Amino acid sequence: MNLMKNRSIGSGFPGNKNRRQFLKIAGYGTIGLMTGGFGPLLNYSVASQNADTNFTPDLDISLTARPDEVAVLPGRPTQVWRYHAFVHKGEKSRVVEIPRSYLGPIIKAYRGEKVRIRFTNEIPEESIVHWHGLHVPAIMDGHPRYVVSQGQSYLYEFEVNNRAGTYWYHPHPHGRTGPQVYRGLAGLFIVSDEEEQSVGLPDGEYEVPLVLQDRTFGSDNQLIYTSGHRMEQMTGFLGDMIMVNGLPDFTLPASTCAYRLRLLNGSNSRIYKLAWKDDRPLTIIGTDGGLLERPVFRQYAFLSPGERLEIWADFSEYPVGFETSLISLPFDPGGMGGRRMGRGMMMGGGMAQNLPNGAGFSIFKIKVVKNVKKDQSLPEQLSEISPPQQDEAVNFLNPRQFYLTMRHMQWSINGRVFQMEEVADDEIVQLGSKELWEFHNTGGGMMNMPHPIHLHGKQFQVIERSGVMHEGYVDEGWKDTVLIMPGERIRFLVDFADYPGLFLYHCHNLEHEDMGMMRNYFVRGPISSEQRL
Ligand SMILES: [Cu+2]
Repeated sequence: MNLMKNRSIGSGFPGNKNRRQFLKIAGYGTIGLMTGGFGPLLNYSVASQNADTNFTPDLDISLTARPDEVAVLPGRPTQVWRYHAFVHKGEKSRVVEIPRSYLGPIIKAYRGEKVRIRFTNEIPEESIVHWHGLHVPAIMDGHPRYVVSQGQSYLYEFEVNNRAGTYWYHPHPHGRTGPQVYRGLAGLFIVSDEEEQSVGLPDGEYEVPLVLQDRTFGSDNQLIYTSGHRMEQMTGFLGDMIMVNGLPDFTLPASTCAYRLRLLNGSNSRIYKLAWKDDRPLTIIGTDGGLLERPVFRQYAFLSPGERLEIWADFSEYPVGFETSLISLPFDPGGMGGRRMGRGMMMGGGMAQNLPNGAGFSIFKIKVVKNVKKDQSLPEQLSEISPPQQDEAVNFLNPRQFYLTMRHMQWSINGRVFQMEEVADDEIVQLGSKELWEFHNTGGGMMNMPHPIHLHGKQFQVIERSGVMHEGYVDEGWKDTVLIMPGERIRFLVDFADYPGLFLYHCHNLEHEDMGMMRNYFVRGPISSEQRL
């Protein structure tokens, strides 16, 4: 469907120089696209930021980012930035606050619903919200060029057309995503649909969202971020305390039955190598884009920033009093990953890392506290997913190549760093086409680091992964973020359907992203008459 209908305004943009000014006056999105500074590629108009009278939302909420304080640790409350929501239309239960957490509320929607979100920025710097994993039009995706300053609003209206799954939202202003997420701006966006509901997975108190993050607190209970030193940016922020749903020392009191655990890695740069402390394998039922076709079993599984995993955890065989933990196993993240830098080593004059990437630790505890009789067995089939057809890709014989490299102490993609509206010729795709994209993390030497690569606006299917073999990937199902370890190459199939316009792809190590390890890709499509004007 065309959400852009009756929403667009005139474009015909004069050029880059006047654009900012025009945006400020008009208060809506951008136009004209530049390619390497060689002049306008084409003009592309976007929707007005006035509410569309033809858009009748099923769910209508306000979402405000504002300074707040939360008692995270005993003693003085912690100053945070936090999302607050208010439901204007729809059941109040669609917005679920997490008690005592700095995280934003969980927003719940059904596939096919029309959602209006009135975002207001009340933090003292520019911000914008990105709906991580959702397939929405370019102007609804939270591109950094749509940032609004303190006191201003941005109107989102879109139809939820993703599969049921664990998605999330967080800020996306260029250069400030890391610090804004770190101060607390993030929340889950959970989508449900009929297919998922027919499976009959554990729900209610047996369905537990778990957002994993790391934080460092000073002696005054306030959050400490990186010093801004280049070396710390290069590695990414690593906190020394593991938080679950914004809470320290998290314990999940469980009953003797099956649970559906929805895990999100909402950390800035920490990678978790998930495993059960009691050595049983992980039963994985879902990833970024929802349920897998059938459960898969892993002795351990990587979860990099931005990725999600859904785990089936059955405690029916365990007695009350049983205790286990979800842990992160030690691993080698490569040359710049932190571990080789050594514990307590000064990072180029910056802060010492007490818990490097790749260190082992406990994430949270599960304690069986209650007997229940609830006979629920792991479904053999969870959903239907058609296998990816590589030969449907227009570039089947010649996949698009991306090299993750370091240049002049700066992470880059194909040697380029982010420019707000720049798209290179090899970053333009055709609306409605399928393509193979191939990412190489083979920079080499000391400067190797893992990079979780995220594509905006799309779910894709991994075709192959080669290089260093790890057993801990869950490449099955639909993905929007993939971890690429040093020395690895990954190939995925993506369908550029439905929405033309400018979208991002980037490393989801937020410090890498902020320093420019991010690029635009442009989906070129026919310009509708409303858009042309
Ligand atoms: Cu990176």
